Amino acid sequence: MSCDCGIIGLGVMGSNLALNIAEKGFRVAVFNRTYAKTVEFLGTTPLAGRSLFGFEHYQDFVAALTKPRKVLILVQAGAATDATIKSLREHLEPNDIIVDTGNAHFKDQGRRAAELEAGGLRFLGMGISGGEEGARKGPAFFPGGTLSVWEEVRPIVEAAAAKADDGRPCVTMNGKGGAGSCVKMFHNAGEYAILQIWAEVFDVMRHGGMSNNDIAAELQAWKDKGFLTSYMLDITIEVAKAKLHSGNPLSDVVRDKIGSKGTGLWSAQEALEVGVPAPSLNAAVIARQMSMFKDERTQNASCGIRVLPPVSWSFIGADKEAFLCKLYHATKLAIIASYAQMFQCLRELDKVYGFGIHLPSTIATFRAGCILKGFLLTPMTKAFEANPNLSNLLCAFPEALRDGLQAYRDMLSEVTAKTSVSLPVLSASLVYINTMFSSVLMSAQVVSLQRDVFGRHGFERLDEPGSHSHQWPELQ
Ligand code: NBP
Repeated sequence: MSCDCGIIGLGVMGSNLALNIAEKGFRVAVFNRTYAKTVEFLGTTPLAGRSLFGFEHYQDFVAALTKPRKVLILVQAGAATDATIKSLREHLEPNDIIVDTGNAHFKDQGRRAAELEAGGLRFLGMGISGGEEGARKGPAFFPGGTLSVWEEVRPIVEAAAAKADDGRPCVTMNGKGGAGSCVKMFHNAGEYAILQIWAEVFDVMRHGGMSNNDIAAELQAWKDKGFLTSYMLDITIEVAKAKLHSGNPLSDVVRDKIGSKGTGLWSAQEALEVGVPAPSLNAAVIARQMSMFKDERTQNASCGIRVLPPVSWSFIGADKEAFLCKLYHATKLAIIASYAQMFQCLRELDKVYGFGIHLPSTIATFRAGCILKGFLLTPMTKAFEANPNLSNLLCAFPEALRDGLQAYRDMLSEVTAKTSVSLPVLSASLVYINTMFSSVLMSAQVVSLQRDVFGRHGFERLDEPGSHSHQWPELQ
């Protein structure tokens, strides 16, 4: 039968990617733990028996693949992936290639590569982004591992990948070891932050007296300006438009708990571990965690202490336009600041783990197919191409800072003074900008002295070299 590659896992992503690859002219063998799903899948496509072939047993699936075999795994990340690799490897031969596309921690991919390579097999950790539609029409892929392994799967992956406006496929070999999964982890962390920013914008608008229809129209107007055009804005507009049969907004009846599968948390942990400040990414993770405390929040809200002032504040006449303009500037800067943190994290992790990531090439792969796709990715790619040593992405957007920073501050102070709407990522992003653009931090000067008072930790001075200590009075 000689299939070019195999796909294990016919859930949302696997079934759509199998169709995508088969349509590009490759012969694809498919396997799913539950065989009924394989039968059901093949029953939905005219490609069955022509370029898609299903198998019930691993040995038949593996026998259908041309050597060296290339198997893409699209099962649930974590234990299910390890279980799949364990069953599969018994049927493979030295030199065969396993590609895991799950949302894995990059350290797990390093472990898998080492274990498989010790047994003569080859491994690639390759994140994938774009959800169901991306997998079907062209996602972005984030491979990492051994270059020679990438070269062997490259024709298939490049054919299936989304193509950016300049025709380049949205995939590049990100680097050694778990580089690809690291990029995917931080892609997801950026996704957490930016989704939360759009949700906070929605929250402000609703509590500012706008209906869901008004919000959808306003966001559409923002989209039409171009700068913020993106998939994440598009989905937020759809969320604002979605209605129940009654005509009431769907968003009003949705339980306010946000699920997550770990990539945001792992990214925040890794950022803290390597010492890169990422307050927007961290705040997005914490926002999800706080949402999960539904019972406690409900109890707290009924214990008689109101978080004042109450929500429900209305824009006043002509002020509405001015306020929305400030909110627009704030959104722009918060999104750029979130990307800035994501890229600083990748730069540092690249140094620590020796991945060999070429940031402009990696960012270029976010331009289409993936959840982050949008206008901003092009100027961001160009900024790092023009200056790979750019100290911070925000420095490439001086106009946005000049025109928007005061508006951002005004917007946040107005909302926090007049409402109890909480804006974790919009607030954290302003903290990031204020802090990372301050050449002197007075609070850091004071904490340095406090540490010297109680622990004789010493401090450095701006006006003299060396370590200093002060004679403090006895306080205890
Ligand atoms: P689904 O939840 O739709 O499908 C899960 C698949 O995993 C099914 O084929 C299921 O087989 C299989 N599976 C499970 Br669950 N446990 C297994 C086990 N112990 N051994 C073998 N197979 C097992 O997942 P999906 O959304 O298609 O995601 C697949 C991968 O793609 C995940 O690793 C995810 O991180 C990644 N990803 C998903 C998205 C997305 O938007 N959904 C985006 C980017 C990456 P069964 O039919 O027998 O239960």
